[in-house]
Amino acid sequence: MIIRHLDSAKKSTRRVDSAGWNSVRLLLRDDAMGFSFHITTIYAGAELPMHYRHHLESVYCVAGTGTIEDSQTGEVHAIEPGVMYALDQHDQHVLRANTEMTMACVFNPPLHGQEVHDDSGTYPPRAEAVA
Ligand code: 9YT
Repeated sequence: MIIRHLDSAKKSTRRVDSAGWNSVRLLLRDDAMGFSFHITTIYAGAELPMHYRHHLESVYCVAGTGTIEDSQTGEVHAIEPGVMYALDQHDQHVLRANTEMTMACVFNPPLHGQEVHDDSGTYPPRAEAVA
């Protein structure tokens, strides 16, 4: 069994900071769960174009409000506590935060630890296959 506290993880290398967000990666590839699990904070006013070509991600909004735009269709969905979105088609998207947002995120395959977005909003591929 693995037990971790967010407050301790925040003070460790599990916390990754990038432009407009930070993410505390509570579970990573080395934990051998088949996915990684993160608590991500998106800062108020952030506009994040993302495209996870090599990963599937699902995100649950715990706190705060914003929107997600499907870059292919232009469709915009409101994000608020209780809403989950899943990028099951490796969907290119833009996340916009009206207020600071707290998001619980799962990645398959799991992140290794220190990944941040490249210029196209993606994370690098790793050896594991997406099921
Ligand atoms: C919601 C979202 O995708 N934010 C970007 C950071 C990502 N969730 C991560 O690396 O934890």
